[in-house]
Amino acid sequence: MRWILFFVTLIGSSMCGREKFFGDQVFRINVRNGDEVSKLTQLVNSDNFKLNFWSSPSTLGRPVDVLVPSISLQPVKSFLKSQGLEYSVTIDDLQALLDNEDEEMQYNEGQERSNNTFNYGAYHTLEAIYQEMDNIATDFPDLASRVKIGQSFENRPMYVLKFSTGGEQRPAIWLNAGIHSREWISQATAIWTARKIVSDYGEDPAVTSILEKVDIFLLPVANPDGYVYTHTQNRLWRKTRSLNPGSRCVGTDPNRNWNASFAGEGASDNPCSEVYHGPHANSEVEVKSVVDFIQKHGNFRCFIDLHSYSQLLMYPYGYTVKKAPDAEELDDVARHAAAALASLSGTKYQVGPTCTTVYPASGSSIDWAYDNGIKYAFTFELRDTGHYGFLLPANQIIPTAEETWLGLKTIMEHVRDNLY
Ligand code: BHK
Ligand code: ZN
Repeated sequence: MRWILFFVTLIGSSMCGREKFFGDQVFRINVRNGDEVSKLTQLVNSDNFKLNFWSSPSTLGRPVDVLVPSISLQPVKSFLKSQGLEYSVTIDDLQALLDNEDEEMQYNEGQERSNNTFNYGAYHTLEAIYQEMDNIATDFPDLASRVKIGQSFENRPMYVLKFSTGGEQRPAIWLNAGIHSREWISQATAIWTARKIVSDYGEDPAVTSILEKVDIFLLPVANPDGYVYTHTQNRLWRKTRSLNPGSRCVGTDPNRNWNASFAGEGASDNPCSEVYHGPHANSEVEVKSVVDFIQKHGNFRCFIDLHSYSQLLMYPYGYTVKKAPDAEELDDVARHAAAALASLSGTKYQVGPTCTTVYPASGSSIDWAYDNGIKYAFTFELRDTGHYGFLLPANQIIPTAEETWLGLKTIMEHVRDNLY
């Protein structure tokens, strides 16, 4: 059976192949000072090596992970040596990880088809996630409903699950996931969380009491076109799939496209950049759909964005080093959430404002939320710290989702008790 699957996979992928990464590696480069940041920025901006940066260089001392194509291995090593930059190899066979992930997914799809289940410990296609959202709404009609909030650039529907126990419009929490398509643990954690909410309502007093006071809106796939693209064309795609007139490069970074110091520091005006901010704020229909929904609703108090990886829990601002007026309260809530998260199996999260924890970044979702009156604005960077990076094995989905849930619940309880 496994062998048949293997050959089907081979034939399938040779017909309409996803991009291959044979011999490619991921390097972790240490950054100790501003001088080393400038040297690395040279690398980011040089087209010759065809590098794909998994994080941006910054002076905060965080190492930078970069995907190095096999043909560039020697030249990049020489460059790093000549510049005195220290590095190590974190992933020495990227394609092996991709093959393994793909094989597991296909095997699981067969299993799910034959016993008509949804395995929360596996990665899924957009179609499967949307189907499971529909199943949850059908199974719990008094608690959950699937709402279409718009369509993506390529005309895919954007669905949220609304969890509500009351008729009148209550204060609400927005849970956002998958804005960066390659961060698969984010979408997987989100759909697990949806099932957790309906399972625990009426069982876990925390969930029950949260839902007596607030509604929860969960968007598991905020960038559906990108997500499909990571399944069919390139597993490491981050941006949207909108076309950029006058450029061969596709896509905008949907976490630089919000109307919060738009086009400021930590975003690029180059459509080929991974942090391209787009032609104007809300140019991405996926971002605009969320903004319109939240503004029309008018009563959101909390916005949480799930990303990966790095194990961080951050709050505004990303666009300035200035302290947010509520920084102390947000820091306190985040610390409690990180402690709750760690209590399950010891996973350590670093807590702080985006700008001084990772790097300056303008136009982000949580800065927009915060500047528009949604005080409890947080970003989780889920597992891991770089061993697998975006290619977190599926056997870590449930452990990640379970610990993250404790963090999310801590924040949601605080929102419940502080309805300003
Ligand atoms: C988080 C919140 C606000 C602004 C930036 C970030 C860091 C995030 C990003 O947008 O660059 C890092 C990332 O995608 C990896 O998940
Ligand atoms: Zn991200």
